[in-house]
Amino acid sequence: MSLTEISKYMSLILRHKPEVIGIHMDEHGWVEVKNLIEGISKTYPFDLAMLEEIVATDNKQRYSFSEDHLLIRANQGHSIPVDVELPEVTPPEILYHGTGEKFAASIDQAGLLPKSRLYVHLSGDRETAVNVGQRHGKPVVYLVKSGEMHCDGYRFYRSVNGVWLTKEVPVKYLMKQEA
Ligand code: HQG
Repeated sequence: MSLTEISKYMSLILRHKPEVIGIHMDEHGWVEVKNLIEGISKTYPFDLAMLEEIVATDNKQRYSFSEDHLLIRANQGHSIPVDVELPEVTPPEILYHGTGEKFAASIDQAGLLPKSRLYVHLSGDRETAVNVGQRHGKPVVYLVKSGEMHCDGYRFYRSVNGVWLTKEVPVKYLMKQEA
């Protein structure tokens, strides 16, 4: 059993469906470490050392412990309505969003929508956007005029792992590019 596989299961629990292991998540996305370990142990051999390793080595720093290490949560990516207390920040002039070519026609009509997640995910660099886009097939990259959006009153947040988040991006702030 690889840690990556367990990490994916953790992502499902901490971002989307805590109910699969029957645990309680508070309004800030925290669950008790003890309960998470017990719940995952029913499916995979799992202990605190493995959990610590997943959190420390995760390539996108997806998870955080509370200061006392009694609680854990996902840093971003939720579909359930939790408030992970992200600071509202001024974005750079331009941010990037990578997606699949198959979604481009719909995005050109409706703008970027959060779909199943709470926010649209944006990155500060183009390369990350290309990588995210490739998850959905042939990638397309949109430049987002985030500076202009911010001037117009749209709010931006940055998760602790550096992902930029906003509720939506209307068409007029988008510029499509070949990836
Ligand atoms: C698309 C990964 C049609 C949107 C990554 C995206 C990211 C539309 C897809 C994080 C649309 C949703 C999030 C519209 C948006 N019409 N399609 N109007 N508006 N879309 O997976 O941004 O590994 O929920 O372009 O690194 O791909 O999970 O979002 O293609 O940061 O930690 O709807 O997930 O991180 O797909 O990825 P997703 P995403 P993790």
